[in-house]
Amino acid sequence: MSGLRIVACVNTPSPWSLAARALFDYKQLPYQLGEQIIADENRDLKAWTGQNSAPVVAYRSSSYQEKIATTAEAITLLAERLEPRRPLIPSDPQQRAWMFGLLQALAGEDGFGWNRRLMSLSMAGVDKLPDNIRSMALKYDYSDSLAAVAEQRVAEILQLFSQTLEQQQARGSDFLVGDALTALDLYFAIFIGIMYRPLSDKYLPIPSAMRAGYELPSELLDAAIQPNIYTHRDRIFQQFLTPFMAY
Ligand SMILES: N[C@@H](CCC(=O)N[C@@H](CS)C(=O)NCC(=O)O)C(=O)O
Repeated sequence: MSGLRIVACVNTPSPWSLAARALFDYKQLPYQLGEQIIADENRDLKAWTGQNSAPVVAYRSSSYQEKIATTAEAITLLAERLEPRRPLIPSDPQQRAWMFGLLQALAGEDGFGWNRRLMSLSMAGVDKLPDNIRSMALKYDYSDSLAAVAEQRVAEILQLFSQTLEQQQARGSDFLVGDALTALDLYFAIFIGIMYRPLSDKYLPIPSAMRAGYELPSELLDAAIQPNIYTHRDRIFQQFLTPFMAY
């Protein structure tokens, strides 16, 4: 197929997939949706893209040029290129670099989502997991030693976001970077909304086993979080994301 296509996790509210879709929805760019089945081989996806995770954002502009984006950074850049009139990347070079750095800390390897996933897999006990979930854990670098430091890493990142919001508020901005909405605010609301003390089912229906893992409170994380984390999540959700997110 040509044009814009997004392969997203089905039957599971995956923050990576929902945030990628949110960018293109915000930009009002229509796309063809494809399915990734969580913890499945997803053979066709692997044959096509060389990996079997979601999201994959694909854009074919001609028979010899197809862009395949799988990371938050690449997906954000592609969205901006396809519809620059509703910008989600700051034009100021310093702000732009800061936004991509924070986006990496939130959604990239060894970031907030990555380490929350290691925490939830280790709580479930990796040896007791079904084979397909264990394979997924290994794909995302699971090891007992990395799981042991995951909570500390998540706490550091939450502190970074709390401090950033505090600084932004002090200079009169309601957004994480600069003075306008960026891709980072959308990613932030969705990642925080799902992966720690998740939003209620009214806003984001989350299967009960997954919800239970992310609802488990942590003293260390609660100590790292200021209320501005939740206030910002709710404001971005209400103003810029559909109140009810389907997946
Ligand atoms: N490719 C992304 C990571 C995306 C990711 O972590 N996807 C997960 C979201 S839960 C996924 O597809 N899991 C389902 C699976 O692996 O079957 C990146 O490099 O940042």
